[in-house]
Amino acid sequence: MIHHDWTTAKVEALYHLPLTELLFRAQSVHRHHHDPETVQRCTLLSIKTGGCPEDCAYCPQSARYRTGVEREELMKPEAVMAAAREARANGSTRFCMGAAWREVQDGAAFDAVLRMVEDVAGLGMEVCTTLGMLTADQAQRLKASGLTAYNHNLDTSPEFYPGIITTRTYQDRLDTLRHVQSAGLSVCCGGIVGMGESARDRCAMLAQLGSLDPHPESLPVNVLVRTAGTPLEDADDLDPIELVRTVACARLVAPKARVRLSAGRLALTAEAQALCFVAGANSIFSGEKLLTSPNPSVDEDRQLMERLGLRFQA
Ligand code: SAM
Ligand code: DTB
Ligand code: SF4
Repeated sequence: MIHHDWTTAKVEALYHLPLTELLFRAQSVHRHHHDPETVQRCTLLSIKTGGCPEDCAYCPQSARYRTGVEREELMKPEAVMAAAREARANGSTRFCMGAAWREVQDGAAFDAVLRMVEDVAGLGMEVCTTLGMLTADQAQRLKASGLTAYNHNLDTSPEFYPGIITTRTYQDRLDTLRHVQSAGLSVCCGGIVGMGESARDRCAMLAQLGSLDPHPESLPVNVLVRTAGTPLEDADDLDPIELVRTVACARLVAPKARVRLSAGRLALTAEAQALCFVAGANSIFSGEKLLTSPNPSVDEDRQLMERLGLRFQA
């Protein structure tokens, strides 16, 4: 059932199934590998915000666009730990620290991040970081510090990618993913929908993700959070049914992955989110802020789970 020889055509054949059939298949695979009643919560923290040299067209943190996000220094360890404890108290089981870096550079800042990883792991939470490109050696040092997973997204299809990011290549991303896997870390890798890509692009991205061996342990599906000042500020709305199809295909290409309904939930109705859970999403970001942009509150998400009769993972 689990295989790694996905092609765009194979994913497209699923993506365009009648929605009832697609959801049935995704739900069947989901139930085979996961408890369909529980949803994991992860909390994000931007430990180094803004001023990023990259030109990712979606990103509020690129120094190239005037988005109102100010460049900040690396957060102090005490403040990071306070945020991690709060996330744990609010029920998150995973804490993900993000830095607006192109790549990790060896030195004091990376050493400080390694200590943060160690400290958060000491709280008994899964720890994830997303720091840009990594060498094999840096991946090993993160692993030795107790990191669970490293997030590095493919973002979109290889064909659509050059219109979104020019300062690093698709291959650069695949290289970082290889370094992460070689270090024995779990890979968290997904992408963004709603950037003006075609259904074919979404399928091509999913074929890439499904071809990773091993599959990503977690697969975030982000809906573009349109940010004033970025090149994508006026991107068209995505039909939520296209998101549901993407989530269902993510579940089908990587049956064991945690499929995370990630950025963009504030723009989704409860019904659209419910369909995503039916399609196989079993993780969300929890807490009022993603990295720089807003997210539903812990209370709103509790109410949503109550309405749907779902439980948060303890
Ligand atoms: N700088 C590092 C990097 O790019 O790998 C780590 C942080 S970066 C903000 C992590 C991911 O967040 C991006 O790869 C992208 O998928 C997602 N992201 C960033 N801005 C977004 C937005 N406005 N809407 C949706 N997802 C976004
Ligand atoms: C991922 O796929 N989504 C998260 C996390 N990995 C790092 C980031 C979403 C960022 C949304 C825009 C912002 O808040 O700046
Ligand atoms: Fe920088 Fe990451 Fe934003 Fe790209 S996505 S501009 S690399 S912070």
